[in-house]
Order: sequence, then C-alpha cells, then structure tokens
Amino acid sequence: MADERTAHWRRIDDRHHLHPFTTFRELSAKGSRVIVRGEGCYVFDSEGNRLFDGMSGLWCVNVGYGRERLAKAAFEQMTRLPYYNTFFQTTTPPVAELAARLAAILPAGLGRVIFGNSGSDANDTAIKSVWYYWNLEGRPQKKNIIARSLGYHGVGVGSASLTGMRFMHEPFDLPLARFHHIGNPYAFAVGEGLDEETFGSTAARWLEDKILELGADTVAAFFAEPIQGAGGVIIPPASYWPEIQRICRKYDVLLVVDEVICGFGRTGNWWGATTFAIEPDLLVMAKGLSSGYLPISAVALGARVGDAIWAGEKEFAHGLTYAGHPVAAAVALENIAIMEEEGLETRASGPIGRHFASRLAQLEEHPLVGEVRTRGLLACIELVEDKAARKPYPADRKVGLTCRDISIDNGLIMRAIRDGMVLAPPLIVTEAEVDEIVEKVSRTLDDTARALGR
Ligand code: PXG
Repeated sequence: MADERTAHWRRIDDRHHLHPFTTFRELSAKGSRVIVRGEGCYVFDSEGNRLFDGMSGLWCVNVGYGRERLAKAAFEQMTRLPYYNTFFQTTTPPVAELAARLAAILPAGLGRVIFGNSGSDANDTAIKSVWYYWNLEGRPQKKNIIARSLGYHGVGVGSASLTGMRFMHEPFDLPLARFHHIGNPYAFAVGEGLDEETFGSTAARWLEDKILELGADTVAAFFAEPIQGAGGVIIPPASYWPEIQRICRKYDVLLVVDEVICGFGRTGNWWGATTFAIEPDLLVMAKGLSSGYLPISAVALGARVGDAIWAGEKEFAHGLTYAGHPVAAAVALENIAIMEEEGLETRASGPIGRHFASRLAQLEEHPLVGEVRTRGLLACIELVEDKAARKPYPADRKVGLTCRDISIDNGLIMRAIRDGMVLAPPLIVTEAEVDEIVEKVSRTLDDTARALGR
C-alpha cells in the first residue's frame, strides 16, 4: 500500500495529467512513480526508494542532481531580472554571454546561435533556417529534407516529420510533404553479412541514392544525430560519417547534426561532431546545455548559413517568447563553467568511459545478451531470444519493458528501447558507481531470464 501522500499524488495525477508518450489506461491501473528528490547520480521516490539514475533523467542531467551553484545562478538572475525578451533589438547579459561562450566551444566555424526552449522547437528552427537560406540563395526548389529511420528529433509538426518512427507519424498524419527517410547504420539489426566498415559506407550511400532519386537540386539538408539516442544508441561504424560528409558536399546538401543527446560531453567531447570528425553546417543542442535544470535549446549556424541569414535584407520573422530566457541562460553558463572546472566535457572519453565500456562488455557473456554497444557514457545492451543467431524476441513479449521494470525494482533506472536496455548515466559517475550499475544490470538480466522461463 502506498502512503497517503503518494496515493494523493497518484490520484490527482491520474485524474488531471496527460503524460507524454503514455497509454493512459495502463498508467492509470499502475499509478505514476513519484520522484521527489535527486542527489548526484541518484533520485528518490515518494516511497523512500533510492534509485540509481542510469538515464540522467531523460539523457540530460549531465552534471548530476543537487548542484547548488545552478540553483544560485537561477536565484541571482531571477532576483535581478527574471525575464526580458530578445525581440525588438534588446538582449540581456547572460544571453549575450552564453552565445559567445557557445561560439568558443562549438566546432570551428559555428559562430552564431538562435535560442529556443526544447530540442523540438530547435529542430523546427533549424528546418526553417535551412528553407530560408535556400530562398535567400535564389534556389527555392531546394526544399526536401532527408532524415533517418529511428532518428528522434522531437514532436513538433516539423521535428516529428524529421523523426523516423512510424508510431509517431501515423496517428498524426505525418510526416509532412518534403520529409524523406533513409535507413540507419544499425549494424546489429540490419548489417548482417557485411563487416562493420563495409556496412558503414553502404549505409551512408543510402543517402546518395535518396538524393539522386529526389534530384540533388531539390534537396535542402540531411538531419542526423551523431549517435542515434532514442532510436536505441545506434553507434555508426567509423566509415559512416566521412562518407556522409563527402556525399553532402558533393551534392551541396546542408548537413545538420542533432546534438540534443550527444552534445555536452556525452560521447567524450563537447560535441558528437568532434568525436566523429563531422563538420556540420548547423548544430542543434538542448538537454545537456543546462543539464536539464531549466529548459533551453539552441541552433548553432556555421558561416555559410549564419552569414547569409545575418546579411538578409528582410526581417528573419521567427522567434519564441522565451528564446534567450535570461534565467535559463544564466544556468546554462554556470553549467558550462562547472563542466569545464571538472573536466566533464571530456570525462567520458577518459578512464571512466573505458571502465564503463569494459565492465559492460563482460555482460556479453550472459545468455540473454546479443550485443553490448558503448561510446563515451552511452550504452545499449541488446536482449535476444537466440544468442548465436542474434534473433530478437517477438515484440509482443515486451521483454525490454519486463527487464526495465525488474531493473527499477533492483534500484537502477534503465530505459528500454524495443529490447535494447539503454544507459546514459550522469557524467560525474564514479568507478564504484559504474561497478554498482554493472552489478545491478547483471542481477536484472538473471531475474529477467528467470521471468522469461529460461
Ligand atoms: N533531438 C534529439 C536527438 C532528442 O533526443 C529531441 C531532439 C527533442 O527534444 P525535446 O526537448 O523537445 O524533447 C530529443 C529528445 C526517449 C526520449 O524516449 C528522448 C527524447 C525526448 C523524450 C524521450 O528516450 N529526446
């Protein structure tokens, strides 16, 4: 029996709150878990359970919970100036300073930013910037946008059209016209028979095929995450990105990297683009920009698109009330300062990242595990019915969800994506905490195997 407060919160939540991505009747029968507090890598629920947050909230609390410096930065800015806008030729100090700070840490050439409030609106801003750019260039026919299956770019009408997930399209009559999808470099699922590197360049050439099919003079941009996150931590072979870059250059297609998950140290550098030596024309960020402490996002523009938009004679008729929110900007600045002081931007590519990879790799021995993929502090453990054949369970057995629930009961929050168990712990995770994760995953795999009657 839940205590009285918990029962109360569950009741009002059930009655009045429609959650994201939820089957409401199912949640209603179970009741929400109520999270009340966070500290370091842990969150606590209203019933007193202490859970290791293996997902950093939703891939965002990179500096961990309970950072008083971020609370103080918000308090100070809120007391001084809680809000002013950046329309009508005004700015505020934290916003101007954050733009310059980002320009200093962004990949070379990305020198201007447009602020927003979420990854979804930032992707919509990127789409509109790309279309606006080709109109400015006098090439209005260049409007098609190519993205990938299992790419996740958000839920706006444009950003959901970029997203490559059928279950997010069909109920909403999406994608819009002009949005096209190609296959992704998911070697574990579709790369059978080819060695990794051959598969990587083959998958990249699907972009070339699509550009040629649509006509290069109609294609505006290619949008992709350096590593696909919500699609299942799909890490491309080394041959993939150089080939994508070559194809974009050859056909004059703008390259937009969505760094909403990969940015801010997740792959071991400030940017996934650095990890994979990508030179994007535009770069989209959110989540780790404030470590999730407040909503803020941004689109960074390289010289080509940024200078053209800057020099446009007409007004750039786009912007959000809270774009460049001074409190969110102050928190983002302090978050970047913390990351630099503690070396968090590269921590995932150092000893802790290696420890994470090597400890998790040991789980490949487990009879339920088909593959373990890691890069930086991102991982996916693929559960399979038949290890030798890498054959997944039928989707209706919901093995991933079973494993996720068992994991939470064991004190570890993992995210199930199909039957891939995903981890993206805070970048402050210690070696002892990695060992704790692995111990809990290991126990969870045994319990899951038992629940499946194996
Ligand atoms: N791009 C990427 C790469 C993302 O991962 C977005 C854009 C959209 O951001 P907003 O702030 O609008 O949510 C995301 C968000 C999941 C999950 O199920 C992942 C995200 C959001 C919600 C759930 O893993 N990523």
